[in-house]
Amino acid sequence: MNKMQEYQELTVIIPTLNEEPNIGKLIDRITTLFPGIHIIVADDGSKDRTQEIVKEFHEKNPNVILLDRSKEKIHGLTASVYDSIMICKTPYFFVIDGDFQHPPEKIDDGFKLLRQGCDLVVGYREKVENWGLIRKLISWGATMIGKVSLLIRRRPRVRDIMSGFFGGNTEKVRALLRSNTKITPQGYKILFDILKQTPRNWRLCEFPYVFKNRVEGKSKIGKKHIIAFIKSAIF
Ligand SMILES: Nc1nc2c(ncn2[C@@H]2O[C@H](COP(=O)(O)OP(=O)(O)O)[C@@H](O)[C@H]2O)c(=O)[nH]1
Ligand SMILES: [Mg+2]
Repeated sequence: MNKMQEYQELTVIIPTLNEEPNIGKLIDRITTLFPGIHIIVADDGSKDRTQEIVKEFHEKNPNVILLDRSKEKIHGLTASVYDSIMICKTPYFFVIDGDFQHPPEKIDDGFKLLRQGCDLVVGYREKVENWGLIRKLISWGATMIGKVSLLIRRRPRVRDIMSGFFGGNTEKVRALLRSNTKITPQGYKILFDILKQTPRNWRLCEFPYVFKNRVEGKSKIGKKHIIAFIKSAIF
């Protein structure tokens, strides 16, 4: 298979909320790096030009599609990624943030592992650029709670259970999501929800990446997301 045919088997899922300064550059980057690739941008009702930009790309390249979730009842990262996996038409998918905090070129590391037969592939943050002490503490605390929760549930664990940079075998993950009663649609850590239900015989694979600073636009993650996560770890 040539490179183009290979990438036709992969859909990159990008959840967005007001990523006008980033989304065009990111789509450009991904489609240049990986010709033939499919992209779903799951937008929760951006008030800037994010949606228009994605539509412009769609005109030129039908593999790039906008999932407009602005009128959905439930918004958020989990619901957006969930809906994208449900409509994904390729054997593999990979989720990436729309703000360049995840390095697009590393999608290839994940894709290789998926093609080698991994069911779930999780990027782990090898280094985090410039996080303040508070953010580090919150992240560490939440990860600890989450890991204990997975241990008690006797589920397989990965280094970064909070990762937003992960991918999977579409059919397997979709089947798991469909039968899953533990999804927190309002949440923002769908990977953790998946791990809570992952069968022990699944092949889980990992690769490292550097989590960069956000250069353009603003973070939307706040206290309510952290509280939602802690709840999802306990129940
Ligand atoms: N669809 C959707 N995307 C979101 C939402 N909140 C954040 N995002 C996107 O998810 C990615 C990560 O969010 P971000 O705010 O950068 O989180 P942080 O990196 O943890 O500070 C970015 O691409 C955001 O645009 C949401 O409610 N819905
Ligand atoms: Mg971010």
